[in-house]
Amino acid sequence: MNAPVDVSLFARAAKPITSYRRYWAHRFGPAPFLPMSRKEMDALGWDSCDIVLVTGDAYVDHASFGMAVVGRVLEAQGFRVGIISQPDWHSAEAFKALGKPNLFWGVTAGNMDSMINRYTADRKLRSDDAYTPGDVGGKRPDRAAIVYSQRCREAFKDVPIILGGIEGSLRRIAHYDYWSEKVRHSIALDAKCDLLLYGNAERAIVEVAHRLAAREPVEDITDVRGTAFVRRSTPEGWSEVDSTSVDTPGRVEDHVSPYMTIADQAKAKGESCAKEEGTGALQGAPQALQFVPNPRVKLNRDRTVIRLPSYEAVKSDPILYATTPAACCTWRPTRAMPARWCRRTANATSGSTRRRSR
Ligand code: B12
Repeated sequence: MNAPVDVSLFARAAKPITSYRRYWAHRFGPAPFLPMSRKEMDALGWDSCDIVLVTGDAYVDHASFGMAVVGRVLEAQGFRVGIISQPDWHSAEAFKALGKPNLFWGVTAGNMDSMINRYTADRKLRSDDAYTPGDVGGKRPDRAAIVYSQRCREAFKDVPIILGGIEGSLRRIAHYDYWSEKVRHSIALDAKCDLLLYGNAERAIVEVAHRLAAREPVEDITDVRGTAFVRRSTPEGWSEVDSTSVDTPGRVEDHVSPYMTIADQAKAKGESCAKEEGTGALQGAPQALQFVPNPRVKLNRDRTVIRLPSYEAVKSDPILYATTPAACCTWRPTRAMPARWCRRTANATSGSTRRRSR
């Protein structure tokens, strides 16, 4: 059984992005534009690309385009980066345009989730696409991150696939999918990527690129913050905590009609709205929750995983679904980060636990 592991809570000091020794290919110097064809590679004197980024957006060499940011950051580390933008996804041919990447594929659906990009909230086709020349729609497939990853695998089977961007990031654990009205499991399982880098990925991708360049197998890269990947079981030497022992669902509130005033809501519950009665406080108002670490739980934070409920369990139980992410938020004085999961033997690593104070 495979289970993605989220390692966002590893207590690892981040290495400054400028402290790496540049890759040997830095001698080619920066490209005026990252190449998108063999001809452009030839003009730069490149025989191959170290990294090929595949994106569902047009390549615009500007900081508002994720693939351009990631590409230029990698180039600054000395790597030769090519871009395949909005390829024809019906076969693997377009994915071979720049040859086999020496190190890895970087795959992204683009700046937006491909389903949001293509459909309105009414599930009608959008008339435009802000990330395509001429605003034309239909230049990327639905669920582009999955489709592109599959085509990359078909094009060059043994090249690691590193998935990133918003589509991968927000779908990295079991998630509700509005378009199919279903809970889907992690995109890491569908895309079969080797690593999923979520959020702003500059720091993580630089580390991953240098480690792959140093010939470290991708399956050994399991300790980079901000990554998710599939594991068969909890590694030896790690302990496991059941997420329901960390955070149990509290009282489930009734759905409140957005058309009701606060006074109406209070009345419906047999309570009164004190503000309207002049005392300034809402009678029976819920108390703010305070989160504190559980003093009874002594864990080795660096070697503890939280086992989340299975995909099947959250799929069939909306309350469990709604509360599961909360079980994986760490409580630390300075930050609260979700570290979540996906599937049957799902493990999400977390260095700490939290409890509601009662
Ligand atoms: C600017 C912007 C727009 C502009 C775009 C103009 C343009 N052509 O640039 C305009 C106003 C047109 C726009 C429109 C819309 N937008 Co808009 N927009 C944004 C905004 C504010 C910034 C996007 C951006 O420039 N990001 C900068 C890039 C560099 O960031 P990034 O893509 O996230 O990349 C980072 C990571 O994802 C990762 N990464 C990226 N690529 C890769 C690749 C690899 C291999 C790896 C490892 C990592 C990686 O690293 C990158 C660097 O840190 C975002 C919110 C946000 N703060 O991101 C919303 C956002 C993208 N928009 C959104 C939406 C919903 C829309 C609209 C649908 C709104 C509407 N109802 O009409 C429309 C789209 C209409 C259409 N037909 O396309 C949503 C998308 C939600 C989603 N889940 O996809 C966002 C996220 C806002 C939100 N929080 O809801 N938008």
